[in-house]
Amino acid sequence: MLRFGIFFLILSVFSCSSDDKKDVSNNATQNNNASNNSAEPKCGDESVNQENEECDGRLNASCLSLGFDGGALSCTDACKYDTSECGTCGNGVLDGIEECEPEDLNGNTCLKEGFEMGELKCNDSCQFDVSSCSTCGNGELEADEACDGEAFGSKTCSTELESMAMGALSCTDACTIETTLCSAPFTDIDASDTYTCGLKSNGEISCWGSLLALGSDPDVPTGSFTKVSVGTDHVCTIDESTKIGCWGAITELPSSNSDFIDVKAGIFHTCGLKSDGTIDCWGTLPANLLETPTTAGFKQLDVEDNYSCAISADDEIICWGTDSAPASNRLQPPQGTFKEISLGETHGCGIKMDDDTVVCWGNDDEGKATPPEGKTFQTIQASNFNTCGIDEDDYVVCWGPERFKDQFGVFTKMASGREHICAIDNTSTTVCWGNDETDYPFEVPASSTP
Ligand SMILES: [Ca+2]
Ligand SMILES: [Ca+2]
Ligand SMILES: [Ca+2]
Repeated sequence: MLRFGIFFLILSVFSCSSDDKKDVSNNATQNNNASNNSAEPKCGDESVNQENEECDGRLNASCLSLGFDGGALSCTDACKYDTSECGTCGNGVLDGIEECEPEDLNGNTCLKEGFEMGELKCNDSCQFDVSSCSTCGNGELEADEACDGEAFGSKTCSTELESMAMGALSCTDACTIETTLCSAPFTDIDASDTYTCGLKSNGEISCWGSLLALGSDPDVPTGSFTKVSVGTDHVCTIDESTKIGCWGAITELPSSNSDFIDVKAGIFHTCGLKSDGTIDCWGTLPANLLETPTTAGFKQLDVEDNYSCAISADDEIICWGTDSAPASNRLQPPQGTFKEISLGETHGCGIKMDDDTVVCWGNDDEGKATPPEGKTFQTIQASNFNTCGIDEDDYVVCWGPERFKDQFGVFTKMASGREHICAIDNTSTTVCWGNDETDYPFEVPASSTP
């Protein structure tokens, strides 16, 4: 009975206590509501609700509306506008969030901005302009740098040296460009047994292959030239003053060395064509073999081992010198009119004036004097064992031994050596190819081979 009474008492106390708390809680809520409804406007209540408040939670203005020309307006804890980050660029005062004024870099330099050189500037928004700052050597093309490491922008040999130039630009430690590894393209080439020489668009001459025939350490002449002709063991040029120069085994020059427009180097002799159409030959051949036709008006000329042929004023082929041994009848060209001739060791070929087909004469070993039927040619090159030409489709076509009979395209100039052919394609790239069994190196400087 007593135990039950105690339980009841506790239950009563608990029940009474719970009701009291609930009342207190209700009273507090009512008090709060009364307080909110009656609260005075104040700074910080997120509402611009006092006369002395310019802002509170929201801004009713901007830097611009307050007379500045930029920057970020904010509100102070006292509900006043904070214009410390508003500024006017160009007023000569570093205000707002300006890094600089046009006349005031605030003591900053490219160096302080982390670059090595250049001139720090201030832009129209009064922020630093580092576009004229640079660091040479960081591999990035900046400011006035012409290059930096491998970065050349859009510059290439052909933009820096001349159109169609080959090779690669190099960049100095001072971020300036060097074109020493660039190479002007070849505009003409001529080939001999073991080597080839090319005339570049800038007038320079370059020779490649085995130059031993020209001496142990041949001096390729420097200067500016208009023609180059490669003989068996000597090379001749015409310079800009129309004079002929030769180096290698035969260095003799014509007695009257001027007015030359073409030169052809053979084995033991050389002939030059003058602007008046006369021909002069010289060399180590007996005098009677060097005697040239005395008429003028010759249009084109070629020479080979102990004989020469030319196209006369009336477009006929005239040959002089000696026949080969055994005889090949190389001194008996076909009748008719021709626009171009080329001589090999024992045969010659010409492009006919009227239809651009090719006619050959002399020794026809392995068909080297039997051109493909019906084909027309722009230019031809007769060599020791074969003849090649550039056909009407700009392809190099060869006839003679099977090993030369591939077609290669598309080319504008070509030269045929004893066992190799070099040609200039329509991108001014010079390529060479040849008989794999020879060990003549045919690599062309600053170019590729097929
Ligand atoms: Ca307020
Ligand atoms: Ca300012
Ligand atoms: Ca740089």
